[in-house]
Amino acid sequence: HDGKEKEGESNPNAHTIEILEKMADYYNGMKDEWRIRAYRKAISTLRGQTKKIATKQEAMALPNIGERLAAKIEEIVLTSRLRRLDTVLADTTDEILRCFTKIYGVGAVQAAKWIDQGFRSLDDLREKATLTKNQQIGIDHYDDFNARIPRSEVEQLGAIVRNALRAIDPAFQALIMGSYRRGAQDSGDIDMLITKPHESFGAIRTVVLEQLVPNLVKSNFLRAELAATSRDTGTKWNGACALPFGGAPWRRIDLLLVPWDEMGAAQIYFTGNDIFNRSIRLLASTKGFRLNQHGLFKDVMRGRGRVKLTDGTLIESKSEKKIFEILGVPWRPPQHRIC
Ligand code: DCP
Ligand code: MG
Ligand code: MN
Repeated sequence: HDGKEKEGESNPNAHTIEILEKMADYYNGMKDEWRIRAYRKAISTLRGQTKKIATKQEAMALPNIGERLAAKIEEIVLTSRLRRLDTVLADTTDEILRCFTKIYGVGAVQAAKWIDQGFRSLDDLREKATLTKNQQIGIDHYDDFNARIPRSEVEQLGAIVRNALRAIDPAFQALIMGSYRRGAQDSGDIDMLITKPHESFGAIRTVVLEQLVPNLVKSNFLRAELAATSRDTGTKWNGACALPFGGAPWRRIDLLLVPWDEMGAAQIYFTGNDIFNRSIRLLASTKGFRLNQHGLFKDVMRGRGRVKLTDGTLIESKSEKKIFEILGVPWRPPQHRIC
C-alpha cells in the first residue's frame, strides 16, 4: 500500500489505476499469474508518474507497460471506462448469480440482494450474511443438493419411507413421483405422494406429521426439515434425507399428502414436468376449466383482472385418465410428459 491513500486526489492517474486494479482483481480470481504480474507492474509504474498519462504512445514509453496495456490506458482516459472491464464484471455477476441461485430455496431476487450487499462467494455468505435456517442448510449441503440422485438410490430411499409408513398402517400407499415416475435415470430430489384408500386429508396429515416424520427422524433417515414455500404450506413436507451409512450424501425429499379422492389430480401435478403442468393447465383454462393439484373444476367465477372469485364445481379429481378424457387430451404416459 505504497502511498495508495494519498493517490485519491493528488495522483493524476488515479482513475486509470482504479480501473486497472479492478482488472487485476479479476485476473487474481482467475489465477491468471501472468496477467496479474503485468497489471501490477503497470499500476506501479503509473503510481510513480507526476503527469497524467493520456495516450498509448506516452504509456508505451514508460517501463513495464506493453502495447496492449497502453491501449487500455488510452481507452480509459478517452472514455472514462474500459469495455473489457464492463464485460468482465457482467460475466462475474452472472456467474455469482448462477452460483447463489443453485442454493436450495434461493431465487433470483435473494441472489441479487446478496450481490448488492457485496457478497461474492458461498464463503462470503457463510461468514458475513444473515442466513435463514433453510439457507444455512442449503449452503452447508450445496454440493449434495446439486448432485443428481441415481435411479436405484431413489428407489432405496423411497422403500425406506414406504416401509416406515406401512409399519404404522399397512393400508397406506407411498408412490415415487416427479422425474422418477417419468422414467428419468437420475433425479434432482425424491418426490413421494402419500395417501390411503378412502382416507381424508386431515387423517393422512396426522399420521405423516405426528408419526411417520418423527419415526424417520429418530431412525436418522430424515436429517433436516426445510420450511415449505408459502404456496404448498400444509400439503407438502420438505426436507433432507440420507441412506443409513456414514457419509451418505444428503438428498432433498418432498412428501405430498393427498386425500384419496384427489389422487388423479395430484398424480398429474406431482408427475409433471412443470412445463407440462403449465401447458395442460393453460389448455384447461381455454376450455373453461380450471385444473390444479386438487382437481378439475368448471364454472370458476372470475372478477376483474381474472381474479378467482369461486373455486367452481368439481368435475373430476379421482382419476388421472378421466381428467385427460374430459379435457379431450389423448392419454400421455408419464415418460411422455416432458415438454
Ligand atoms: N411442479 C410444478 N411446478 C413447480 C414445481 C413442481 O408443477 N414450480 C410439479 C411438477 C414436477 C413435480 O412437481 O414434476 C416435482 O417437482 P420437482 O421440482 O421435484 O421436479 P422433477 O421431479 O420433475 O425434477 P427433478 O428431477 O429435478 O426433481
Ligand atoms: Mg423431483
Ligand atoms: Mn420435488
